[in-house]
Amino acid sequence: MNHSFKRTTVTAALPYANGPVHIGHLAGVYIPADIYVRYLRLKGEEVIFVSGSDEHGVPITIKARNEGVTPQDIVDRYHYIIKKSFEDFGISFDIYSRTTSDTHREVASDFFRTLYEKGEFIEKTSEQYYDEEVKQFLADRYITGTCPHCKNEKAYGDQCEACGTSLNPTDLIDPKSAISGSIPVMKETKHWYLPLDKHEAFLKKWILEDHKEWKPNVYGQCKSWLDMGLQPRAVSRDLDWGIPVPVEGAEGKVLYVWFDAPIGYISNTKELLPDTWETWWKDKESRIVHFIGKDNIVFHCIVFPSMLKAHGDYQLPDNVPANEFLNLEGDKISTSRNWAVWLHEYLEDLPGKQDVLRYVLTANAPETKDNDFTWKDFQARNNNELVAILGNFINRALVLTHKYFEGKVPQTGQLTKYDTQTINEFISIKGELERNLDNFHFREALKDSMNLARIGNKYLADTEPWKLAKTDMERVGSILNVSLQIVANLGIAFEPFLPFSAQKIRNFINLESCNWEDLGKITVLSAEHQLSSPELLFEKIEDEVINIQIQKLLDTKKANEFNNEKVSPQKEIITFDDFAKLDIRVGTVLECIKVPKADKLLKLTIEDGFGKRTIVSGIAQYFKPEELVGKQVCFVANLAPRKLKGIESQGMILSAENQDGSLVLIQPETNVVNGSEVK
Ligand code: B3M
Ligand code: ZN
Repeated sequence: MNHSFKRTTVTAALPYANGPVHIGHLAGVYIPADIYVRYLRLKGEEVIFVSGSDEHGVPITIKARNEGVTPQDIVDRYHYIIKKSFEDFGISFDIYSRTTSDTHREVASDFFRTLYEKGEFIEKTSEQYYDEEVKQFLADRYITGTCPHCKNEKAYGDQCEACGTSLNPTDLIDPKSAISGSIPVMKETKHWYLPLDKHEAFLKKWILEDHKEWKPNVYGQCKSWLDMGLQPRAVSRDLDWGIPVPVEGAEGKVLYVWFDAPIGYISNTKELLPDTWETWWKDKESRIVHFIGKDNIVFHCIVFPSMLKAHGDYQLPDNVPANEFLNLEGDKISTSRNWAVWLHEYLEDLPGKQDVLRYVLTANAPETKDNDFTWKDFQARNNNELVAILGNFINRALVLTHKYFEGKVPQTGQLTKYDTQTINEFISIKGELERNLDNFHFREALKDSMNLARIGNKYLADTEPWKLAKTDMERVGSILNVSLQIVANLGIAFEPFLPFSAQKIRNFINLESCNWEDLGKITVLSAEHQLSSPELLFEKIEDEVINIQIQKLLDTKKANEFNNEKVSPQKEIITFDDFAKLDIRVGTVLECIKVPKADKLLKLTIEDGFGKRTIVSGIAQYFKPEELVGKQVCFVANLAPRKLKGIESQGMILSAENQDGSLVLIQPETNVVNGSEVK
């Protein structure tokens, strides 16, 4: 678009607060967004940079349930970890807030209400699975059953992870509630739908005709969605975690997480700028740019714009520069398999090296296709590029100036043809660098900046000022003056990419200002300007350091394989008579308390068909006492009684042990009479 804008609202996807962030997040979204924002700021443009944690949605409730804590506990835990990682890596948000904030609840509720009152939703009643035991509708992820395609018995209501097919809950054979294990029933429920089909014609023109400049991966995905034809999408859910649907007759319903999350950009802007936030979203001269990963394209290019359009007051995004995915050592990054380089762990192992990671992730950014991060490449780029080119050039220029001119910028004398050629080469880079930054080609832009250092390095190597020191100090002065101007330029050019190192470079030369305008000038430092003493900018990374990281990943791989294969060996064969000696029964837990001063023990009172019996069991790490009350359990009834912490235990509760040592109870599939024998 050639339209000129006054200000830019830059957003970066709101990460789910159900785990820490890893290199894939940085490479895909946050580093590119940060480079872009820092560049605009350097140019003196008006810009805000907005993000925050996405704290709603079913996965957070599942994690909470698995851990026996509340969803709020989960998001509180991860919000601060994520926020700190971003700060540590210099991601320069103007605000990083969260979707559980009061402001967000208000803004998102208002947004929904406006669309509701304008008649922009359709209401539909449909049948969905309902768990009668816990009196809850079941989100797709909360229903498990057998995949109709590959017969995997652990498929989810939205997808079978064994064969990758996406499913509807009704496709599952023998569906079960993942909450209670009971068989869900179909029950009618009403939801609000955003009729995307109604906006299809508009979207086709707006994207396919008016935004041909979008990145090919983004444009292509939009085109294929639009070609398939759009359907109404439900924007509410039956769930007890989220923003309540703010209209009458919506008890027990919350906004679908993908409805409220993008509104989070707006709420967080409001939190940042309570008086002027609207300008950044509604003014025609405000330009909105969303940085996201490729799995979020449809929500940012089709669903959210339809919401904004339906609302009527808002600007639509001008660009959505989504990236592809980063893999790790040839494998997809996976949180559940712990196949990731976690940002907080990286900084523990490689303290102070945030710029090295920023550099490698930008040089290798998955801008046009999925890319691979390897530790060997990380090491090579550090040693051969950051140390050998950038660091080396700056260090040589500074050391020589200290050696021959007491750390003061020397005068330039007559410039030679070679000097002028170098200077011209170096001046010409700025235009190319800007073009790449303006078009979100950050890998290329980083190469341009690195070329500035390459030019400097070559210039020093070719002119060899150290050889001239005895004969021609004036010439040495000229060479160092040109070199120091290049150093100053590097302190500006690298600011968007490597903010920590760029600041160090500017400190080395006592350069207080950092303006994009100065880039490409060879008069940034005046003669006689005093430099500080130089330090090393980057240090070589040795094999040992890299091998530790590689070993860490190999260990993860081994642990994963082990987990997949580890089954304890079968015990020795017994006779039927041996088996028949065991008296296993079913009983109901009446009471359950922790045994004082024993971390692992629970004291259970069981109704066993004859009366009450006490069993002390070492399962406290895996079950909360209140969770067990009312449940039927299987227990060995004829085990010789024994005393544990002074309490006589009359039997043993049966449970199955996961490979990680965690326990699940063995229970009858449906309730049976207490005292029933297990045979
Ligand atoms: N939380 C999905 C994700 O982290 C989602 C992004 C929301 S952006 C409004 O990939
Ligand atoms: Zn399957």
